[in-house]
Amino acid sequence: MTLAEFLNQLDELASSAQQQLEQAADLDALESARVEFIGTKSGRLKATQKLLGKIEKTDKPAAGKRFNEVKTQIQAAYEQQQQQQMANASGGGTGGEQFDPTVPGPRPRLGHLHPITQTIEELKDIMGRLGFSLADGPEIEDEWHNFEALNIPLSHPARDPLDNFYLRVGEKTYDQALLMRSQTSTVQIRVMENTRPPVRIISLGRVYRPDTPDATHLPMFHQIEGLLVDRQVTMADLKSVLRLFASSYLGADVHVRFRPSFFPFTEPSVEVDMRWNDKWIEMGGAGMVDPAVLKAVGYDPDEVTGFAFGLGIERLCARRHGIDDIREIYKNDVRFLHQF
Ligand code: FA5
Repeated sequence: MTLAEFLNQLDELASSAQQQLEQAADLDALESARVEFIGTKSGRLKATQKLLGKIEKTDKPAAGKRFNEVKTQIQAAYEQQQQQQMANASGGGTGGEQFDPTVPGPRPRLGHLHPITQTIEELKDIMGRLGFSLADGPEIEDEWHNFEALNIPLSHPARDPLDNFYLRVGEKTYDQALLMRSQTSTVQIRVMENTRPPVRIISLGRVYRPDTPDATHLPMFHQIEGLLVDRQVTMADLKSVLRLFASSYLGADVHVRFRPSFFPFTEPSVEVDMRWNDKWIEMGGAGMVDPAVLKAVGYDPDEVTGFAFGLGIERLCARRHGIDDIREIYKNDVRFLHQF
């Protein structure tokens, strides 16, 4: 083999090695190229090295020198490619992209409070301005607070198991049956048992009834309860507080109507309606606290009188926001919830 032929072959080897190493798309392709060109057993560089033996003795130094140059060049090209591929594989992104910490990230979408929570906050605010402070009571109640102390005797239909969620509480026996409270009026009793008059409180929370869901009923809903007990409290006070409350929450154009009604724990009692879209909707019940209730908690009905009211929060919220069906409030459809 002549020197010129040998050098030609080396040049060709150098350029095709360079090309294949550069085009290797990933570490696997690069490894194949390495084995093909610089593999110690059957690599093409090794095969070319064997041809050195066929070169004239006088040409050997020149051939050997060029061979070493090509070998170093291919080795360097391989190492450079290898470093680049490793950097890409370890999270540098594709195509040698660099991570840029200054690029703004995706903006998290801000949530907001559920419409009922918003309503509760606003109602607390309005009643707070009228001087009512907050009171609380448990959602699991005993019969004394849910019925007995509210002048609802054992024979009363309101205690029917079909109208309440009574609880079976394991093996343990209790003096009284327990149930999910069916009204927030239970809190009136709890507050009066522990406070001397005057009393001026509101309580907002969940109540439970086995009602069939429809546009104005749910088996779990919220009520706002109000109670004011002091000397010489009259029905006129009750009506003005409720009118003020309604116009503060629903606007000056709201119409409020009081219809004679009956509740065992108030006397006289009224049903409170508010008008919406030329339609009257029942918002709650109210009345003057029955003297029997005042007595049950140790107050003297000759000394103090009081009024109480209990309104449905879902219905208030629906009236305020033009919601036709209160079941929408709990469907958790974000397209609906987004509007509030
Ligand atoms: C009561 O619950 C009485 N405790 C109210 C009261 C308090 C009277 C203090 C006197 C003194 P009533 O059962 O009518 O009353 O319920 C009051 C309001 O709760 C209703 O007018 C309505 O707005 C709401 N409500 C009742 N049942 C449901 C239900 N299933 N789903 C949604 N809201 C309801």
